[in-house]
Amino acid sequence: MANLLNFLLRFRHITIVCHPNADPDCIGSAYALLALLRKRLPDRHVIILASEGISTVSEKLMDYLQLRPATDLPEATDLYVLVDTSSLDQVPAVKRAVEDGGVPYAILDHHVSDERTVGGAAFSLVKERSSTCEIIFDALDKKSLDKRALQALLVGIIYDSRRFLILPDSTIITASRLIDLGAEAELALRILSSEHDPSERMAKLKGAARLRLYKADEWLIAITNVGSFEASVARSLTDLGADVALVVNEEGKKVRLSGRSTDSIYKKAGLNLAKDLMQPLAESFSGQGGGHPTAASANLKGSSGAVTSAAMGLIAGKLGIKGHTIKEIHTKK
Ligand SMILES: [Mn+2]
Repeated sequence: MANLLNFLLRFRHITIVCHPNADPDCIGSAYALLALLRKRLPDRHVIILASEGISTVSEKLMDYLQLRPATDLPEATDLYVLVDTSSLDQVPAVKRAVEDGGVPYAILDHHVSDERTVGGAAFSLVKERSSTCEIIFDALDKKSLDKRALQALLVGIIYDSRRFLILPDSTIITASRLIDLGAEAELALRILSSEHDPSERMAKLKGAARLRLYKADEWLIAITNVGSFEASVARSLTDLGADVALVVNEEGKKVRLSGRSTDSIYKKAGLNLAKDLMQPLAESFSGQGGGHPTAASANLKGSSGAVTSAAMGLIAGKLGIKGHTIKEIHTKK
């Protein structure tokens, strides 16, 4: 903690940067850092920037925190702090300010790291944890966190650990410490509850209806396409039983690909969706991709057909399938 605060001490104008479609882990991390800096370094100017939008799942948390992040880059900043964001490519406006304006940046994150972004950072704290909130909590002085900041961290941890399914030991211990300090689990769950958006349910059902199923050895791979809620559709397909779910959203010449997989295919077959799939696809389809071993996505230039067959080729290669072809299981409709 001394390290992070000591580093931040050197800057007057600090901009905390959120990733596109900022989720509760990102918002919770950004808020806790803002609250700490306001308390410990009250003469500094600190803002939160969400230039690439905020997810609807974060709405109740934002209301609870009474937080309205900036959408435009500030006129002057001495430092950008990327939270829960693995690559500068995700925040093009900040990337430009860093590259053209020479403004330094720090990165606090838990995704599979983008080496170029971490390499260029003036300060980095990147660890394998269920959430960035957990990394921030470990790095900060607990006594400087007020009730709201503690609550924001607990919400982010519960959200990004998928309610304690990811790295449960450390996640549960951190959550318990937050509760001891005054955060409320019940309130956190209420802040995260959603009213089951009808268009999201529709996307999930359409995704299931359009599903194509493949079998590679013992692994089941599901591919589908929808126009929105790709991540949620992919998650619902792994919940249904797929080992890997790939969801394509094609818009003109652009493709957004979301992938989710089980812990079992990651641990037994070593398939890492960020490293083995999204990062190589981003290289071949001049795009940007990354995430976690079992939850990753990419924004690519190309057609849905070309992207999915390249994706299947990469998965087949990683799984050691002969001829790199995976058989489709034809289902009667
Ligand atoms: Mn996160």
